[in-house]
Amino acid sequence: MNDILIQNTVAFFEKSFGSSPQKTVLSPGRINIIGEHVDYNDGYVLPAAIDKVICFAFEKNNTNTSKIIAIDLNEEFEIDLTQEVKLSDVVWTNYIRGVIKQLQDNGFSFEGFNCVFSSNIPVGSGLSSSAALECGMIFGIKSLFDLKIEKVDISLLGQKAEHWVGINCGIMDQFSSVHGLENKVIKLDCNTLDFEYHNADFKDYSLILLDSNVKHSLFTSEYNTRRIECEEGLAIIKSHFPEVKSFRDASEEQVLSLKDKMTEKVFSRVHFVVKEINRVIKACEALDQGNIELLGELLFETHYGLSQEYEVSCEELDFLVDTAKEDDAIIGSRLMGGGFGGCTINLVKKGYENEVKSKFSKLYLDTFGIELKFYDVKISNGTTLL
Ligand code: GAF
Repeated sequence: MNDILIQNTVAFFEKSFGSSPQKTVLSPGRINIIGEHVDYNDGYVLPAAIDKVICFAFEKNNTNTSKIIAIDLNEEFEIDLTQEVKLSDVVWTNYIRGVIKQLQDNGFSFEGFNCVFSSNIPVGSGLSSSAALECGMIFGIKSLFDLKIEKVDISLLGQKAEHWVGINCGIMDQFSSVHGLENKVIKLDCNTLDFEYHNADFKDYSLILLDSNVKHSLFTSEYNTRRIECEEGLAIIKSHFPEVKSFRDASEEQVLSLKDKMTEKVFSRVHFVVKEINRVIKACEALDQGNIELLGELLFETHYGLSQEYEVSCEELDFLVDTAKEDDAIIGSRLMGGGFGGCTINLVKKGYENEVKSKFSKLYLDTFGIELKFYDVKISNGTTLL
């Protein structure tokens, strides 16, 4: 599926710079089976890299300036590596500026390079195109200049670049883009960064993403607010239960006992977080045991928690999940990623995929006047040097 993307990226590079690339990198987007908004709350998540990627072609140019071309946007920019890196009004360039800044601030030394990139990861769909951009860029610069950077540090530098751009994200997206493995989901402990691979065998069910094709502008501000609300809630829990070091140590009973010590909002956020961390553990066991029906139920529970307690859903996503709940061919559905738009992830009985797609397309168009998109997901390797 990515052969054409790779050919086009390399051909564009050759046409632009008159030489063949020295390094070509594929950097994937991700899905998350379960464990939403818990990465920055020291919980567990269950993501996987997918076969939608950004392809990058690189060469050294023996100057102090890097030139980067985004084929799909038909835009390019240059950056003088001897000058202090600053945010630009052209948002996409900031992810790359952020990466360069993080590498420099962390003592990695490199010179100018030329880079061309092109992507088939839908932007704004919750598939983490920004993490793929950050991690692919770091991987390419590391390979080109032979920098000694471990995989986990690629993820951490990518995360810091994203913070610099303005979203105070957790580690899940960058980690899964780098560490993905074909047909495996990653159970990641976001506190220690220990991780295990588990077979992504959904038995009689296919994973299908329904893309709501909306992205509400609340995303960044609300995302950062959720982090602050959770920090406030955790501080209250800790002050009453000193043995609790992070959310994973807190029980639902402890949280319930503090209901009148928190604002209603903060209570709802932390109640969701503690339950979601437990759901990931249960979901991973269900997957290992081939109990996909239980996994599906947990997905629905997560969605209603994200919608009602964490308040990161929107009417389009709620509509898709409510409709899925009524459909006998779908055993689990929830919003995926940060929320306020993007995709739902669905477990659909094999053989019913097309029926589901045409039913949902029509209903969604009739209700919102928006075209629904679908992605069949193939779980794939993380960032790769070709
Ligand atoms: C976004 C963030 F980037 C992730 O770190 C994670 O918090 C996710 O939202 C919600 O689970 O993708």
